[in-house]
Amino acid sequence: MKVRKYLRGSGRVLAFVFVASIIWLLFDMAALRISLSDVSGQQLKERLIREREFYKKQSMQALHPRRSFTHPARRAADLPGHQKAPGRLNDGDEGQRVKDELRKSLHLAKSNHSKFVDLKPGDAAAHENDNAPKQNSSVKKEAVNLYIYTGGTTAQKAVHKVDSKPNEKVKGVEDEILLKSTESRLTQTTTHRLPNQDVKVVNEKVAGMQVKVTDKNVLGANKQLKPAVNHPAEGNARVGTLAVKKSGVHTVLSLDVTNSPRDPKAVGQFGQAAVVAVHENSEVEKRWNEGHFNVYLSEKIPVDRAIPDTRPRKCAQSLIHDDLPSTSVIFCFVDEVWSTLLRSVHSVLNRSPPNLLKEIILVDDFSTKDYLKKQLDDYMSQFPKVRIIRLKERQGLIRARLAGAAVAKGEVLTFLDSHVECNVGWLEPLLERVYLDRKKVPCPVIEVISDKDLSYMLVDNFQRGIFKWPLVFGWSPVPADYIKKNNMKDTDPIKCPVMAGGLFSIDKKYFFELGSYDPGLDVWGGENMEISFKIWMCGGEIEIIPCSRVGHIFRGQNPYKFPKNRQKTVERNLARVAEVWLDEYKDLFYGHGYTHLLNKKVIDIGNLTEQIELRKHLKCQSFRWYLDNVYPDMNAPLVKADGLVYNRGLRKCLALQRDSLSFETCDLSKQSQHFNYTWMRNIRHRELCIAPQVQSNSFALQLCDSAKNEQRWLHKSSISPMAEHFSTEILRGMCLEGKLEGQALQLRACDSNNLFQKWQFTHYYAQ
Ligand code: UD2
Ligand code: MN
Repeated sequence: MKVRKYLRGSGRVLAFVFVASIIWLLFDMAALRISLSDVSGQQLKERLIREREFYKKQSMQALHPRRSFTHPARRAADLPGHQKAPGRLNDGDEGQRVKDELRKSLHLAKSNHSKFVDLKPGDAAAHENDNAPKQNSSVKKEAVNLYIYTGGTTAQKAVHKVDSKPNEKVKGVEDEILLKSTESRLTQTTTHRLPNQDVKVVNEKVAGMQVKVTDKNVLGANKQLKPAVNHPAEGNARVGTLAVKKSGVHTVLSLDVTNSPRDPKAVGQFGQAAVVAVHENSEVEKRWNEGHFNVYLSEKIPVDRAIPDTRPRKCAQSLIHDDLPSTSVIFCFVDEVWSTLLRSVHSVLNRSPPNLLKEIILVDDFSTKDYLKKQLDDYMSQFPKVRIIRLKERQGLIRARLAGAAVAKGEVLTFLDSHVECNVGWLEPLLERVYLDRKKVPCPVIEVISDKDLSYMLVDNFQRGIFKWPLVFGWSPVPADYIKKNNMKDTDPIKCPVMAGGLFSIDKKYFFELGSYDPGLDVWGGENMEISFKIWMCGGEIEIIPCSRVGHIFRGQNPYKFPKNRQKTVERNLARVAEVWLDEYKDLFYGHGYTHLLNKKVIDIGNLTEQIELRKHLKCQSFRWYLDNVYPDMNAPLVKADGLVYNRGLRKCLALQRDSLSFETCDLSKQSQHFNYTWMRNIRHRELCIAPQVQSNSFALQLCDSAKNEQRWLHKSSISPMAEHFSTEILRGMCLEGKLEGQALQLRACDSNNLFQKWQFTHYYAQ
């Protein structure tokens, strides 16, 4: 009743409003809940999509990381799985994927055919479809842009010789099978590890060089010769097998694909010294000149022999980017010995990752040997990646390399001599440097294959290529304080003032941007100086990569003929290099025994305009910059002596005033008393040089001309009693003598006791 009373009149209205509000509130709340869940659902969905895209992008990145030249450590750290230990072949699907890919590429390689190209000098075969069958294809010719050193005493390297008893190699052979494929010939991997830090060495003389021979009785050197067997399933991550990581880097591949079964008893197997029976010595001698090494023995050694892995231990752990550029390996040769040429090619085929080896180009520089014609064509036809280019005229190694470069399809050019053996893991560390910076020009460590017993010898660490005057190439250890200051490890790339010349990789485009080699360089010699100065002075870098090692047979003589005189060829090449690259330092080159090259009647070094223009165009640095920044330990004084010229008899100094010579009290502050004794052996004051006047037994002041022999005076050139004299070069036995009256100088017969003929400069920089 009471309720009814309240619901009457205005109370009823109020109750209605109250109930309606409650219902409204309930609806509102429900609507809010729905819209909230809607929003969060949408957000979730968006997040999911975003995440999916993110992961997709990341996995894409891992599979196809962007090709860039940033530092690998940074890039690798950005990618997922960076911390992950390097995977191995049995790493589930990934391992299988890699195996499949490798198998596929091996198969692909087998299904192709070799290509042989005839090349006229100055011509080049046009690039062709990579996958097209290559047999006997006649190729469109296009002009080769021919642009183009001194080897020298490359043999003076400190080397270690790997040695062990023949019977011990047998028990050492346990090959590591990486890919269980039926293509066994192509799928066997052996890593012969010789940790050089464990090798004790004794000195021995090999081929005139001081070498260090591993002493097999110490530190178990024999044991080290045993191939290190690493079954993927056992998960030894230290020896890089096919450990491709999703992160875009993998452990360097230690591929060593060889014929199976490899004969462990074969002569020279595992890079060991091979011995020739006494009764065979005449045979050895007979065949020596074919290559200026033990050709007879070389022919007995398998063309695909194993050699010890001489890399510093840590090299096998190096990380390499998955997307390295491919390379064309270019061998140019003239009358190369059959077995060494084949061994060179096999070592590349057997120890290079197939996906990185675009092709091998053999440039036959007009060889005369029959076996290098059809027999070579036939042999190489079994290797689809090998192309042979034949030059119709002898061009010399410089232009032959250019012919190879002109037809190369790989992104990187890798030049090798035709008597080498590439070691395990040699290629990737080179290409990695080019990948990081296309202006880096990496060279492998050049190890020594004995010319006598064909044994493979490892060289000392921290060796770099240098030159001495007059542009003579040589090896020298990296200064110890530099190693210490930079905390250098034995695996670190070594900055190298000049390369040896024969073995290096270079980004193809960069090679041509640099104007390649000076094509005016003939046959052999000097091109390593030219390309080294050019690379450094025009923005690039040359490095020796300790993790990349290639053996080379250093020969006492060139086994082929030079179309012109060998010495003249090399001198001429060097003079071209000096004129284009050395600026004022070219005097040091000429002054070290090459002043005769300054006489244009004696030698024509050809036109240099293009080379000089090229240097300007590339805005290259000066040679002084090169010395200061690249080779600061090089001693390169611009003059032999300078300062005051003191006469011991007169106890006064020579002065040049108003075109006349006189003697004055010595005073360093007087410019008129300052003279240079130059590399041309001139006594020089500004532009004026002193020359003998034979008729009047006197002297003349002439404008300096570096080509003029009469302006040259011998001084301090020997430790004889005449060392302090100025004796003329054109008139032997005549010396400059100081006097106070009349003419300050007269030309008199040299007298070792005459103090008036003895002269002293304030500073001496060189003898
Ligand atoms: C060194 C270099 C070499 C080259 C040379 C100077 C190394 C290991 N070797 O002398 O590459 O830089 O200094 O120029 O750094 N060849 C031709 N045509 C010729 C002459 C030579 O194709 O007219 C070939 C020859 O067959 C060989 C290569 O060029 O494959 C280098 O010649 P080398 O082995 O006689 O030079 P090498 O090692 O004494
Ligand atoms: Mn060589």
